[in-house]
Amino acid sequence: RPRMVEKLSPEARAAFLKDRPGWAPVEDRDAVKKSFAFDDFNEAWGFMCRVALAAEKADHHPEWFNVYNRVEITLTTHDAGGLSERDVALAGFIDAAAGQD
Ligand code: HBI
Repeated sequence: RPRMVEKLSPEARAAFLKDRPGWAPVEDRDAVKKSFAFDDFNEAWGFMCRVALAAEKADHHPEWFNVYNRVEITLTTHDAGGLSERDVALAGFIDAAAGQD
C-alpha cells in the first residue's frame, strides 16, 4: 500500500528550486527534472548505482533516462501526486552523488 505523504507547500517548492541549482519544474506535471553529464558511461553508471541504492533504502525512486554519459532524472512522488519532502531529500543525495556538493 502506498505510504501517505503530503505534497510540498508552494513556499517549500520555491525554496527547493532556489536551493538546488539545476532542478527545474517539468511541463504539465508537479515534478522537477535535472540533467547530468559524466566523463563516460562507466562514470554515469556508477552514479546511477549510488542513486539506485539510496532510492531503494528510502523506498523513493527516480524516473530516469540514460544514454552513454548522460543521465536525465525526474523526481516526483506518485503517492502524493506531486512533489514531496522525499523528492527534496533524494535531490540532495543525487546532487552529492554527482559530486555537485
Ligand atoms: N517512488 N517516486 C516515487 N514515488 C512514490 O510514490 C513511491 C516511490 N517508490 C516506492 C513507493 N512510492 C512505495 O510507497 C510503494 O508502496 C508504492
